[in-house]
Amino acid sequence: MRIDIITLFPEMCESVLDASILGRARRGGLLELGCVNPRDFAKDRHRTVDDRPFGGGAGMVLKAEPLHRAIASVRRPRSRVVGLSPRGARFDAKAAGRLARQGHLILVCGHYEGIDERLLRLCDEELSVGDFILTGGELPALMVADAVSRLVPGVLKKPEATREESFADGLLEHPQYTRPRCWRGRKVPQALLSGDHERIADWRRRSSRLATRRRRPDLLKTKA
Ligand code: 4GS
Repeated sequence: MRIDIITLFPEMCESVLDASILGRARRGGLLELGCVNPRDFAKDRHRTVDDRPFGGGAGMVLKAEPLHRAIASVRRPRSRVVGLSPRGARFDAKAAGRLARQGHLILVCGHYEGIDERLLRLCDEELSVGDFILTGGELPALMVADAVSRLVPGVLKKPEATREESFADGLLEHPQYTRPRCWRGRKVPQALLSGDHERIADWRRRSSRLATRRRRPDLLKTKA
């Protein structure tokens, strides 16, 4: 799998892509992760990538042409181009699974006030990571790259983890404990110490359902 991030701040993305699990997968050749700076594709003397919005208003808008050229420089016949913006469909576990089946993702980051709408319309889809406004699309793109990468076979040392975690089955995850058995007077639930795999699995399923009902009842409602 290959993921290219179109960003005015490649150094911000590179540091994240080089660390921890993604860094290991990248160095091991399991994932190809790259950054492309649209500024390198601006043709004027000042390498302009943004301009004032038509109709007036605060802030600057990213111009379509440098972004388009940057995308074209890495685009392949089967690439999926994803724009990040608060107006997109909500990115969730299901979307991550769907994107993980693609061979090549191109993630387009906005910055400043936003991206020229004509460029966004050329994307295959537009995704949002939540109902809040960030200063740039880099953190959303990195969230997508991270959530998708860990679903790529071989990236996680223990792939079972992707099945048991929150949302894989539409429920929140059960609580986790590690040593010591008693910390500040608080004990680890007895079932987890029993060594009885049946009992442990049962405790986890029940905790998972209980936590979901209490914290995220919206996840239990069947969606249309
Ligand atoms: C998001 C978001 C976002 C919007 C980028 C204003 C800079 C900013 N992108 N999910 N311009 N939430 N983007 O806040 O994806």
